[in-house]
Amino acid sequence: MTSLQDRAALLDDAAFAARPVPQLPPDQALSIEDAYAIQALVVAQRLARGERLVGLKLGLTSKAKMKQVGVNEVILGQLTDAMHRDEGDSLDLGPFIHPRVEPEIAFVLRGPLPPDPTPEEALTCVEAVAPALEIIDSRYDGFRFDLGDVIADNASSAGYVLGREFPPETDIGDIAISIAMSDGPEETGSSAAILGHPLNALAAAGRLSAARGITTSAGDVVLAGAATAAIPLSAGAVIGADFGPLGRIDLRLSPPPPPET
Ligand code: 0L1
Ligand code: MG
Repeated sequence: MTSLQDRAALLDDAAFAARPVPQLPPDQALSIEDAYAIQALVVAQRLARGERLVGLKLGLTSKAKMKQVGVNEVILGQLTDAMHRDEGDSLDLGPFIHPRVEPEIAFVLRGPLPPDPTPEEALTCVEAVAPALEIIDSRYDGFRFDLGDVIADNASSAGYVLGREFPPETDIGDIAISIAMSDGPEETGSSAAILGHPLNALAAAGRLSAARGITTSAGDVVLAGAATAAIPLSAGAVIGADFGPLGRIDLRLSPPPPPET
């Protein structure tokens, strides 16, 4: 049995080198406590390299994803400044293993989330809402993991892009959202797929972060969860996501590197 520190180092190396590792065998499945302890160590290694915490993400917020992993609870991951990308950037896929993209709703906080807020209380902590893309990249072979594995892997956090900001009172309860790759698949959904309403995810972020001793502050971003299934990213394509009244996010992916001679 490897230590929590060893497991965190393995996952951090996998992310840093963009080389996947196997998930833990079933007889070594992690408890939720140990999984969040490993996540804390994984994030601490990023901070030791100079990255800064900038917010949180909720994962497994749709019924479809919960079913896929066989759970009934959402999970928390932590975002750092190194994960932020601008819409105008050309996204280089080199640092990722097998990245996928999800259209999400994001909140920008005006102050810390209380420990167990109602959705209405959580809304009072919001400075702005925005459309967002989340880039997830499991550090496990074949994107295969159980609940403990994925929590330890910082909920597959890898990148995010924020779109235009809107006032907190903007109606985000049931927005039709679609996402497509220029050369491939398209997915459609609604913001209502995010725990019934993205504010329920924000309230869950308050509860889960307090339980893990993670604090939030003004300016932090909270990604509420995916409105559709994730789409695998392919080099050279353009991702276009339509968020209806919240506008669009279009992101260009760098072309593949030339073959080595
Ligand atoms: O953001 C998400 O819902 C993903 C959480 C982790 C599960 C996955 O990588 O698909
Ligand atoms: Mg997500």
